Amino acid sequence: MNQQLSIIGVPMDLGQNRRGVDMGPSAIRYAGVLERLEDLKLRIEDLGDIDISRPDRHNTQKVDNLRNLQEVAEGSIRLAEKVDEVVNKGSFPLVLGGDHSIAMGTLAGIAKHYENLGVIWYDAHGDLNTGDSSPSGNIHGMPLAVSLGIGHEKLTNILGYSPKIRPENIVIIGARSLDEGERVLIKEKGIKVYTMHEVDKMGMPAVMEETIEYLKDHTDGVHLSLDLDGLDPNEAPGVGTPVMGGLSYRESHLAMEMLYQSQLITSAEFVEVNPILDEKNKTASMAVGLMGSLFGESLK
Ligand code: 4U7
Ligand code: MN
Ligand code: MN
Ligand code: MN
Repeated sequence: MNQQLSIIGVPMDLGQNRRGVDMGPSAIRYAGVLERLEDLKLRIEDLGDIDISRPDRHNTQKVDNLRNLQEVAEGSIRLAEKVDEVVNKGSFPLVLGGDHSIAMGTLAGIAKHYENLGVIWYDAHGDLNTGDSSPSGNIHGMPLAVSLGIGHEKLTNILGYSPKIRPENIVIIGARSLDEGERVLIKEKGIKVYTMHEVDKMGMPAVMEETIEYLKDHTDGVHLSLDLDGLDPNEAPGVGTPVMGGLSYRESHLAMEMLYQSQLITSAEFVEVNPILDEKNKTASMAVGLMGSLFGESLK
């Protein structure tokens, strides 16, 4: 793994409608992310937070069933430009959310540097909705579809190109809440998904072995997009859209260690930490613990 690491915070909460997830980056910093990674002898810089414009909360705009479309698009463009800069100088981008809509920006900044970027989507959800299929109109349920080039042009065309990724380069892990339109898209595009059913049956070691083997063959870089709601809400309660029956901290920890050993990951983001819904900053601490494992903590 690359030794220079750049942390980018994204205080975005406009991709959904619960307050507090914009404080995710602060909560993760407070949980000690810098200290933890510095101990691993990585060269780290904290680039601070991306500017997110704050519209009047009581006056949020829905265009084509897309809540806060303009503000979310603008924030994603700013993030994409920053991520692009970081990759250009050869540093590993580590993005702290914020709601998951920011993945559109992260991927826009990264994918232009790869022919065949792989993506691991660690999440209870598929995030494969469009304005037409979404039951909520929340853009944090859409970033994977957008990155495939499916959705509103203002979102799919961030940094002026589309699509960012190919369906055969995606692996979703931990899914247990997929909407009808998302299921159709998964089938149609042949996206690889390990639902909780598969994780329970195969065990996390086999899931990760297969995932690594699958992506190693046909990608030239792999982005990890980790939504903390992929974990079980009993362990990680500080998330806006919890779903019962999730991945344990131990399973996730092992998954991160196996990714470290594979040396496959070239960028990462940890999203959806909401300190207002959390208990004693537990979820942010869990995110930091997982980052430690991803960068080789307990294996050194
Ligand atoms: B997250 C949902 F309907 N699918 O689109 C939607 F269940 O980034 C939830 O994974 C999306 O947290 C969750 O609103 C988005 C819903
Ligand atoms: Mn989710
Ligand atoms: Mn998500
Ligand atoms: Mn969520």
